[in-house]
Amino acid sequence: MDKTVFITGATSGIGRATALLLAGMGCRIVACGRREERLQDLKQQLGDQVHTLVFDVRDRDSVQKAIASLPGPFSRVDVLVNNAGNAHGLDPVQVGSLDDWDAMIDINVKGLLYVTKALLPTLMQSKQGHIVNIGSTAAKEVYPAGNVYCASKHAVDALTTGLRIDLNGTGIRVGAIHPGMVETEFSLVRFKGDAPRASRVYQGFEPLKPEDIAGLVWFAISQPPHVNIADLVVMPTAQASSTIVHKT
Ligand code: NDP
Ligand code: 8X3
Repeated sequence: MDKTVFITGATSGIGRATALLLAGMGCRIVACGRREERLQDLKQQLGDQVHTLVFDVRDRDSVQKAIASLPGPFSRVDVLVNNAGNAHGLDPVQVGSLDDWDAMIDINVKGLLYVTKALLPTLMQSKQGHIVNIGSTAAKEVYPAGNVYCASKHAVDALTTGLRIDLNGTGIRVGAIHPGMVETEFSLVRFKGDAPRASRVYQGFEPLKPEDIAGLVWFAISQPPHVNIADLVVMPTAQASSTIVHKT
């Protein structure tokens, strides 16, 4: 596939798996994240097919500068995968941390907006412009102590619809993929490095793998130009909702 795909959060989990899969399909990849050494590993693995950008999506000047620095064919972005994001904490509102709330709203919502706005001029020039937002089942449901994370993902859902409306007629496709439980570094970040607590989240059932979601990103972007995968919810078979997971 002859497309340049810009992936935020490509240093681990869903973003990394997507970078690897799409590179394998022949795409040029712009891989982004804050952990430079992880991006260097990806570069070593994929060679000239990947360009790496180190920036924090919260920092709007860094976002602009990083995107303005893209060389040659990497600057003509066809597909944006807005994937960077995390949950920070799992606490009822009455004891929640303001820093955690700021992190989730700044990264998951404002960061997505900064990157999208900065890339829209090139996406509009592309004949195959496409935005794929990684939402969550937390964009569709609210679960106990999920409050601000769920709100941030509900915002991603709303922004996906808003972008699709505003960009209607430009030819840019806009859609979202909303995963349930995927085993990545997500819970390690949510529980602030508490590895035993994080691994318990995925015990007793078969969670989704990052590669499963990467496959769905490929599914969305490999449709013919008149087909837009607007909204796709995917869960492990053992999961029925955010709070109902069959564990053995
Ligand atoms: P990971 O923690 O494995 O990956 C998160 C990615 O986001 C990392 O590459 C990280 O890179 C990047 N990121 C986080 N904060 C920033 C920041 N401030 N600036 C730039 N990049 C940032 O988790 P997942 O792969 O699971 O998460 C990817 C997306 O999928 C998120 O939006 C998450 O909400 C969503 N999701 C995850 C689910 C799950 O169960 N795992 C289910 C549903 C949705 P770095 O730290 O190097 O900056
Ligand atoms: C991540 C899945 O269930 O922790 O978005 O919200 S969940």
